[in-house]
Amino acid sequence: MRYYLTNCRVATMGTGTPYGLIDDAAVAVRDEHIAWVGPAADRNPQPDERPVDLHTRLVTPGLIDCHTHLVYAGNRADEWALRLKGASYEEIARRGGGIVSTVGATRQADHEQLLATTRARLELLLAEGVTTVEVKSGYGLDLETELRMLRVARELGEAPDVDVVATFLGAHALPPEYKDRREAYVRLLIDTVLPAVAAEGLADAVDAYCEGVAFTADEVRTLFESAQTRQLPLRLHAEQLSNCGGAAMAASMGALSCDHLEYLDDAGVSAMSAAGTVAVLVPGAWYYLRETRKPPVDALRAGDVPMAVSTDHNPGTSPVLSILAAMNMACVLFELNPEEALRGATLHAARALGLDDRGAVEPGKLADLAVWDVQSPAELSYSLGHNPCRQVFKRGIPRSALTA
Ligand code: DI6
Ligand code: FE
Repeated sequence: MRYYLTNCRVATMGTGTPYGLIDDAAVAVRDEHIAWVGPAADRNPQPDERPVDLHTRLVTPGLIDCHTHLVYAGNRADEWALRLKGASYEEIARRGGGIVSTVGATRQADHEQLLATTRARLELLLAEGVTTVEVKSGYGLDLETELRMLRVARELGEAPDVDVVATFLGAHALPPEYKDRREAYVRLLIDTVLPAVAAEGLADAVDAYCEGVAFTADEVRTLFESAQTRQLPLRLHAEQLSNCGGAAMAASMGALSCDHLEYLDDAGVSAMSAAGTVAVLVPGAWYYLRETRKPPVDALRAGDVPMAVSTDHNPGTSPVLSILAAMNMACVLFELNPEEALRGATLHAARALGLDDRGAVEPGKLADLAVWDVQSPAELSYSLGHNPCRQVFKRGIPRSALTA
């Protein structure tokens, strides 16, 4: 398969110009990969290349949502209504609501139910030019249901229109049956669940929730050591509601990303900077929880910590199914600029997933591309509720051909 896209602008996400923008550009695609990109005037199309006219539209890398909890049953609209009346997320969690209520619903749902509801949610992300999605477990919290969630994630990833990165998040919350037996639950994860997940090849990484309402940095470290003996990369929900020192611990272990980070301190920024750990910002959770403390974006910039932006889609704190909305919120709420927001949902999101084969329009990268009906890339994070995505190429194949 060989073709070249013409009559377009390309936000390559390279450095040098804002967005790595090239006007009057052409992109040559060969099979799954980008073969060439640059000013159209600089290239003589090969005789066997078919031109595809994009009518001056903007091409970006396919978007990457690098932090989602997409697999679960039920929803938490009732809890949300309580929170609107003043109950806090932590209070609800301590009363046995919160994550644990989604765990109850998810344990009761079978594979097919989870697959159908999750694919429906995934479709909404894909419609906005998303070509790679990370999906976590963490609403099973027992062997059987954690495996089921990850099998659903794996099956979703078999579809030709998206790549799914599966993350094991068994350390998301303490399941009710282990209340007051924290150590035993962490042992269960290390001795039983993680080995089973690894044996079936169900996870690409291991995540944990390091927080007052969840797990301590020491508990997480023990789990992470076990993950590392299995060559599984690490990521961490860190410093969301308080500072527990999780980010510094995870970065010192070489974690790919630390996510949330509202309470990240200077030591955490330095550790992430030294380790090259990506900061994944999830403004949807911040918005829904009506938080006031923002992640230290200036310090992250000063420390050259790459910032990614994600929906953190989950039924409790971020029922957001729009990466464009997350990018908008990153700008409005966290003061990223629109270029940082797009980098955060492309190049830096790829890096957060440990993927260097995507996230930029560059020769050799996967031909995962989104085509937008906009004049300037800033429009992608400008509007809320408007989806200007007109076409998607996944591994070189136009999505219309994949889903036809
Ligand atoms: N942080 C969050 O914001 C979500 N998980 C996490 O570790 C919340 C998940 C939920 O409330 O269901
Ligand atoms: Fe999360």
